[in-house]
Parts: sequence; C-alpha cells; structure tokens
Amino acid sequence: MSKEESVNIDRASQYARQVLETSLCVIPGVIDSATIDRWYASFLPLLNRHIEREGHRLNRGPNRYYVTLPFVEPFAAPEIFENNLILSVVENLVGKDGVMCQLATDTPLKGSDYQEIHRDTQLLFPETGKETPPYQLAVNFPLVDMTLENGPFEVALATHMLSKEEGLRRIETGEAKLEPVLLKRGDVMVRDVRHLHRGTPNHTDTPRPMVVIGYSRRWLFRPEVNIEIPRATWEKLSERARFWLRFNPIVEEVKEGEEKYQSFAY
Ligand SMILES: O=C(O)CCC(=O)C(=O)O
Repeated sequence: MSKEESVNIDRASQYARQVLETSLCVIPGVIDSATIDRWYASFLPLLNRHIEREGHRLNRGPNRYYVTLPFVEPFAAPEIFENNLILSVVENLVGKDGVMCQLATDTPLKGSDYQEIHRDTQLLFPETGKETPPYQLAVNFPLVDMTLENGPFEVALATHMLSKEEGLRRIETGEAKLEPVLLKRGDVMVRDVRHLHRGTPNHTDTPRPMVVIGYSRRWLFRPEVNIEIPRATWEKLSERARFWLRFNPIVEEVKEGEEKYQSFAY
C-alpha cells in the first residue's frame, strides 16, 4: 500500500468516527470551483423548469425545492461520487457493499422559511424505540458558499441516536443546540440523516442549492428515490461505480418529469 493510500484510510476512519459520534463530518476543499460552477450553471434551468411545473406543491415549505439531478453530464461525475476519501468514509459507515441510490438537490430561495425540525428517516424497528448503527447517509455539498444570510442547513449534533421526542426535548432545554453548518463551495459534508435538522430562510436573491448524494446499506429499500442511469453512461462507468449503483434502473434516456420524493420529515 502506498503512503498516500494509508493516509487516506486513516483520514477516512477518523471522519467516520466523527460521524458515529456527532452525526456529521465536513471534509474541506474536496471539489474544485470550476466543477461547482459547471454544476450551478447546469442546475439553474432545471430548477426553473421544476418551479414552473410543480412549484405550487410547497412540499418542502415555501420557496424551497427538492430537485432530482439527471445522471448525465455534468452531474454524472465519478470524481465526486467515487472520490476515494468520500467513498471510504461511506464504506466505514454503511459497509463496503453499500449502495448509492439518490442524486438530488435542496434549494431555498428568497421567501423560504424555517422548516419543521425533522429527521430524514424513521427508526428501522419503531416498536423497539431503539436506534441502530448507521444505515442511511447523505453526502452533501453546496453549489454556493453557505452563509448565515442564504439559508444555512441547521443541525443539532449528536441527536442521531436519540428519539425525535428526546432530541426535541434536549433542544428545548438547551442540552442540544441547532447550529448552522457554514460550508464553502468545494466542502463536502457526510451526515447520518437521523440527526435533528432543518432548512432555514434564504434572505438573498441567489438560490442556495445543496446537492445530496444518498448512500445506504445494501438491504435498505428507499422507494422514494433512485437514479436512472442512461445505458451510454453505464457503459463508461468504472467497476467500482457500477457496483455502488448496481440496484438502480438502466434506461435508454433520462426523462425529466414530476418529482417522486414528496414527503420528507419524520
Ligand atoms: O437546508 C437544506 O438544504 C436541508 C433541507 C431539508 O432538510 C429538507 O428539505 O429535508
């Protein structure tokens, strides 16, 4: 093993430990600015068409939209979803045989509001009232710097292993605190989506998209999401990428349509 590989393994396990303890880690400066700019420019027309088509739904709150990204250029980007460090952190948490099942964005615009404090998934075994090791992760990165003005994602650290009621109680009493995560363009956050969190209002005129790549244990079925992979793209993927994407449908062409993932909060 090269020195670089073993440094990466150490870093990945440190980041993974941080996620286990606090529910998230931030890996700074992973994605270069030119890539982020390309994504932002390609995303805006998608967002505008989404708002025109189904902006009336308000399912994420006013002026806040969840938009799936098509698995085509520039979004079918192995340098991001197959990034060695990110994927090693993910493997530490959901296993080397995990899956990638979601590629989308959350975007508050001016006029957005505080969301209800929520988690993104239920307990695996609700009747036990007990949490388990991690099974569903979000790898997030913003397409603009996330500032206090443009609707930063807020999270109460270390609430991922608590019931929602207990997490809310701790927030209420001040034992836990909702705090903004101020990511720079290029930073990547890996998070256990069970932590209590919320979107906050964007007070600027610039949309604040944050990309979400969903990774899960191999056995977790999330019917609300998938990634349609054009056959031509599939042919060009590495073995490792094909493995992580193996349960997604292969299609002849990706068609833009209504968003499937409508509800979000538990
Ligand atoms: O601010 C964000 O991007 C997160 C929004 C969110 O948690 C959601 O819509 O479920």
